[in-house]
Amino acid sequence: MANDKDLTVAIIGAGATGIMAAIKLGEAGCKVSVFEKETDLGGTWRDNTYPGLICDIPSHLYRFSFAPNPEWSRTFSPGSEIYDYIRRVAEDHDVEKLISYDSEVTKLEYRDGRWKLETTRGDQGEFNVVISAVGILHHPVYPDIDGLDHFEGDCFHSSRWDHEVSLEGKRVGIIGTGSTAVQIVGAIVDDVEKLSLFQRTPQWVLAATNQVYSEEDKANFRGNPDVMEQIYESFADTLNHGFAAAVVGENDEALEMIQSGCERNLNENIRDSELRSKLTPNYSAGCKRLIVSDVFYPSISKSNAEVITDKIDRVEAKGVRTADGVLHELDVLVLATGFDPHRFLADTEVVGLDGTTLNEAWSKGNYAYKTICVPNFPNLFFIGGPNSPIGNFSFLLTAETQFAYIEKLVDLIRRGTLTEVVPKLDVTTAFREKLNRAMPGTVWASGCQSWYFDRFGNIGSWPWTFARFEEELSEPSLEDFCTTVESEGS
Ligand code: NA7
Repeated sequence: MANDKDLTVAIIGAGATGIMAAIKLGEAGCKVSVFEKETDLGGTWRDNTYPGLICDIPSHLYRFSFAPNPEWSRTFSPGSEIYDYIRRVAEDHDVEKLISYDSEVTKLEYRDGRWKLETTRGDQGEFNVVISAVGILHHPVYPDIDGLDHFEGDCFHSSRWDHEVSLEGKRVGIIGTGSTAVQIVGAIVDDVEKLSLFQRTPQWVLAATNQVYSEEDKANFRGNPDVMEQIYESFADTLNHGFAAAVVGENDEALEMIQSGCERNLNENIRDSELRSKLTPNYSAGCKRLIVSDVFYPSISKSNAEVITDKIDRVEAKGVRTADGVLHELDVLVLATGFDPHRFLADTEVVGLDGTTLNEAWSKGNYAYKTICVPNFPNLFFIGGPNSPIGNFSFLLTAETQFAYIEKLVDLIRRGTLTEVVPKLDVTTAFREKLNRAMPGTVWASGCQSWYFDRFGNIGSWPWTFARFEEELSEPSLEDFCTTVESEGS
C-alpha cells in the first residue's frame, strides 16, 4: 500500500505545467521523477525562439499562482522572459534535480497497481501515479508541399528557428498566417529586402497595445503584491471569463465587440483596398484562435512586404511556385505552419488494464473524463488533456485548475484510501456526449478550419465557460470512479 513516504509519481514533460506539478507534489510529500525528452526544461518556451516571439496572453495572467512576477517587462512579454521565468521558478523550488533529461518516455505499462516506465534510456522502474504534462504546442506541423526538400536556400519551421541564418537584406518567405507568422512579420520586415507572406486563409487580428512596464511600475509591483493581484484578476475576468464565455456562445455581446474590434482594426490600418480585401476573413472572429497584434497591419502594409494568396503549387530550388505559374524567388523560407496539439502520448506505448493501449482507446478521437483521466488507465492523469480549455486564455490557470483536481485524487491514493483511480466508462461516455452536444454552439464550429479540430473533425477544446470548468473540477465525485478501496489491514 502506498503511504506518505513511498508514493512515487512520474511526470512526463518538464515544461511549465510539469514543473508546476513537480513543485506541488514534492511539497505534498510525494517522491517525484520528471522525464523530459529534450535536454532542457521550458517546453514550448524552450522550443520557440523566433524573432518577435511574445505570449499574447498578458504576462500578469500567464504565471503560476504561487509565483507572481513583478519583473515582467511588458503587458505581453517576450518568449525569452517566459522561459527565464519558468527556469527561475524551477530553480527557486529546487526541482531541476528531479528531472531526467534526454529521456523520452517510450512505454508505460500498468501491472499490479503500478506503472512500469521505460524511456529512451531504458527501464526507469515503477510508479504509483503517472501525470502527463506534455503540453499542446510542441509537435511542429510540416506542410505537405511538393519540392520542399529541393529548396536551395535556408528553410526551417518557426519553432526550430535557425539563428545562424541572417535575414539582413534577404528575400524571406513565410508560409502561414497564424499568431506565429504575424509576430515574425512585425519583427523582421524592416531587416529584410523583401517579405512574402503566403496566406492560405486570412485571420482576424485584434489590436492591443503592448505597454512597457517602467522601473517605477515594477517597484510598485514588488512593494505591493496586491496591485499585481488586481491586475491578474482584471485580466482573468476579461479573458478567462469574458472571452472564454464569448467563444462558447454564452456572451454574444462580447463576441460582437470582438468582431467589431477586429473589423475596425483592419479598416483603420489597411488603407489599400486590394490588400484589405486579401486580409478580410469570411468567417467569424474567434473561430480560429484570435490573433492579438498592433504591429501586423502596419508591417504588412510596408512597401517591401506582400501577401500572396495564390495557392502554393510547389517549392523549387529558387523559391515558391504558386498556382498562377509565378515563381516567388526566395533566400529563406520560414514554415510558420503550426503544431499538432492532439498527439498527447501518441508516441508512447501506454498499456492499461487488460492490455488495452491508449492509442487503441483513442483510435477514433481523444477523450478523457473531465479532461483528466481515461477508463482502463488507472492512476494516469493528464494536465492539458483532451478538451481542456485552450484558446485565448491562460493555459497556466487551466493547468493549475486541473492539477488541484488531480492532487485530490492523488491524495486519496497517498493516504491509502484508494489504490487505484480510474473513471467509469459509462460516466465518461455521458461526459463525452454532453461535450459533443455543446460543441455546435461554440464559435469554433461556426465555419472555419483551425488547429482546434483533430483529424476526425472533433473540436479539442472545452465548450462551456471557464467558470463551469472550475466548477466541474472543484471536487472529484467518487461515485464517478471505479475505485479499489483498500480493505482494513491490507
Ligand atoms: P497556427 O495558428 O496553427 O497557424 C498555422 C498557419 O499555417 C495557418 O495560417 C495555416 O493556414 C498555415 N498552413 C498550414 N499548413 C499550410 C500549408 N500546407 N500551406 C499553406 N499554409 C499552411 O500556428 P501558429 O504557430 O501561428 O500558432 C499556434 C499557436 O501557438 C497559436 O494559436 C498560439 O496559441 C501559439 P490555414 O489557416 O490552416 O489555412
